[in-house]
Amino acid sequence: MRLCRHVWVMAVVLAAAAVSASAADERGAYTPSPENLAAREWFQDAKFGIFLHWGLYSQLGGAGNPGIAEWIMNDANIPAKHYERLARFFNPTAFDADAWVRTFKAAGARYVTITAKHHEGFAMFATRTTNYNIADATPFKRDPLAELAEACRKHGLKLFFYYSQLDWHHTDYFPLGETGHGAERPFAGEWDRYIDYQDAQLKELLTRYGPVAGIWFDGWWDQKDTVMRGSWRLAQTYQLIHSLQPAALVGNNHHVTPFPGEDFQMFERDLPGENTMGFNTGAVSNLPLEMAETMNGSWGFNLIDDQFKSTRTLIRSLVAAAGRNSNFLLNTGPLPNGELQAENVATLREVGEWLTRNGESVYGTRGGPVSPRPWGVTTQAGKRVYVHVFDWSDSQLFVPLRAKVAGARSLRNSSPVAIRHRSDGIELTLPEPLPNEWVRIVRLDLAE
Ligand code: H79
Repeated sequence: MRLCRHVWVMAVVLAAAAVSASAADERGAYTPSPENLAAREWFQDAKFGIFLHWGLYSQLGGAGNPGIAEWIMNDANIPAKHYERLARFFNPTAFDADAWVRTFKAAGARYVTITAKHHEGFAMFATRTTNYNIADATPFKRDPLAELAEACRKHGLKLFFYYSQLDWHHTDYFPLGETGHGAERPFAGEWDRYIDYQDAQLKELLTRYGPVAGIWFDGWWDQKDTVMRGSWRLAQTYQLIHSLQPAALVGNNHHVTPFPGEDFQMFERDLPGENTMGFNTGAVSNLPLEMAETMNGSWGFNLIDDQFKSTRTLIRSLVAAAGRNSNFLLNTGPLPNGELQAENVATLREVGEWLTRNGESVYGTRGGPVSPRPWGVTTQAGKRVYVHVFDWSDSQLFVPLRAKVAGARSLRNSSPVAIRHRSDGIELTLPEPLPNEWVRIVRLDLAE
């Protein structure tokens, strides 16, 4: 009996220790710094960023295949030793970082996220870790990330670096994951040496380009169901980033619920909580959110894909994201000569014109008090609630907002909007939609 009791007590003590250890791993291991928490607020206020996919793949433009661009090395099974040839003649002499950033700023973007290294493995910056980089392996010889960092600083935009953990070129990325099997690399390599290489590149990105707003990881999913699952040393890499720049926001496009050490959660081509892509199955977390979207069907430049989304569609996505408490990261794939694609520049100009007129309903807001509805969304900043109406054909719109509203005005011209309080919400008499009005916005001033 006594022995039994002794064993039972031991078991309880051991179980308690095990629980606290796992709690430390899953929840307690990462405490974001005050700088990081402030950066998260800035990020959520910023609401709109530009995503850039630019690399050796840009020169192939998908090689005649819609939907393929930065994946061409994998999809066309190009061996690494042949793919490397693309560097010999990559010479984007029309690249003008200042012109890019002026375009993004005029579009209303508050930050830029650019591919420092995509799955192809080619570094778009002057790294000392490998010659396979734009400054050493191409006739261009310049460091576009340094030039972009300088232009962003000058114009007041923040800069994120996209970094692919997956690498189709590096021989130490071994064992292979689910992709990159056509690269004909040797069946050898040391995984940990690859992670060291990745961390060395990240250290360069976080020490040589001024303040970095964050790192946007991708490619983790390549090892998701393989033998190397769990070998990414995520906690160590995230700790490295936060120790070098406490305010840098870490996000990982792994399509699963965020891990400790991550500061925001992104959604690829889906609104948070939706899953039209099939892989957006992770739960929406309490972290700041971001939806990444393409202008056509590709991330990198595609020569034949003219299926550009209309500005109306993109603005509605931006607003729908804001109504879900999420940022909107809109992608463009620069040309191999360094220019932005003219069709995308035209769209960005229209986005900027819309945000100039309607920005107060987006910037600095959070998801509003009424969750997304079939007719639209709400956003909120302090005592102001913005009702964004996409599709509603009647003059009366019921909004289930149980709050005392002191006044309501149409954002387009500040004219008053009639409002009737009901026990379960308010009823607005909407202004007639104007032709080409993409979103009807009513600003509510809350009484208290
Ligand atoms: O950089 C852009 C794309 O190149 C990259 N992410 C954006 C931001 C991207 N990579 N893959 N995808 C987008 C689509 C996802 C495919 C996946 Fe799978 C389906 C990942 C996991 C399941 C393909 C099939 C890769 C592994 C299995």
